[in-house]
Amino acid sequence: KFVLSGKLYVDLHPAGISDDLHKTVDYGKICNWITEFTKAHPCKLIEAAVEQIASGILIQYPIINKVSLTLKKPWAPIGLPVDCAGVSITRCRHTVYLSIGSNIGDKNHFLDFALEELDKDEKINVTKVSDYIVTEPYGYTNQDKFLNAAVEIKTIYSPDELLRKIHKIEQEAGRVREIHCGPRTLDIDIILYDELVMNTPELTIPHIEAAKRLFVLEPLNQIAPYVYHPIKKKYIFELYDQISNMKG
Ligand code: PH2
Ligand code: MG
Ligand code: MG
Repeated sequence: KFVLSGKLYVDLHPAGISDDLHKTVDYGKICNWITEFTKAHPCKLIEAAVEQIASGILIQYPIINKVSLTLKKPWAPIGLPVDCAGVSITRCRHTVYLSIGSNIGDKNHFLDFALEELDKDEKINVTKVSDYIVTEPYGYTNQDKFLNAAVEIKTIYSPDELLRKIHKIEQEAGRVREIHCGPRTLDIDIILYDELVMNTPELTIPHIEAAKRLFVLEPLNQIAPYVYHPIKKKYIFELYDQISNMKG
């Protein structure tokens, strides 16, 4: 036997003013779902069980933004006078901005492909897309013009999981990594992940070059002008103004 307790974070105002169950979460339904789900998906670890329940809740209920769960095993076979063993986790939806670009083949198709593949994933929802903009190659200039766009997604992936997903989509688009910054069928870069700041050998967030690049900031400014850059300590519209004035 296990004991699960938790908190679901939902805006209760719409249901509060309308008295309408459809505008909130039916706690009976969710308890039944958890019961059926855990019976159907046995796990070895309580860590795995609680992780899957948290993901399942966030995937099924877009109005739940965050969930905190505690799973306890009161009868854990420890052989000592310990009341229970348990784990607590908090999981939430993250707002992420991506820059997508293509300069080989049917560029328009590759950007469409990126959006479709992202949105197909049950842990990602594409929520905003900028115009597709034709841009001159930046950095390594001896290559074709790019088609670039900015995308807002909501996701429950961690940054590393999201990076793996992105690499998979790039590969499916026939991406071959040859010249650094050279021609590519599809490039997807993580620009911002909430207001997270991180730096590992695999991943730097915010994207290290984003604030210098007009091909990132111009489309990003269309969909996220008031989003904050946690290192530059400026809003996207300010960074865009700076760079577009510099380039005249
Ligand atoms: N990507 C690069 C290098 N240069 N230039 C433009 N215009 N658009 C890009 O997406 C781009 C680039 C490396 O990722
Ligand atoms: Mg790039
Ligand atoms: Mg890249």
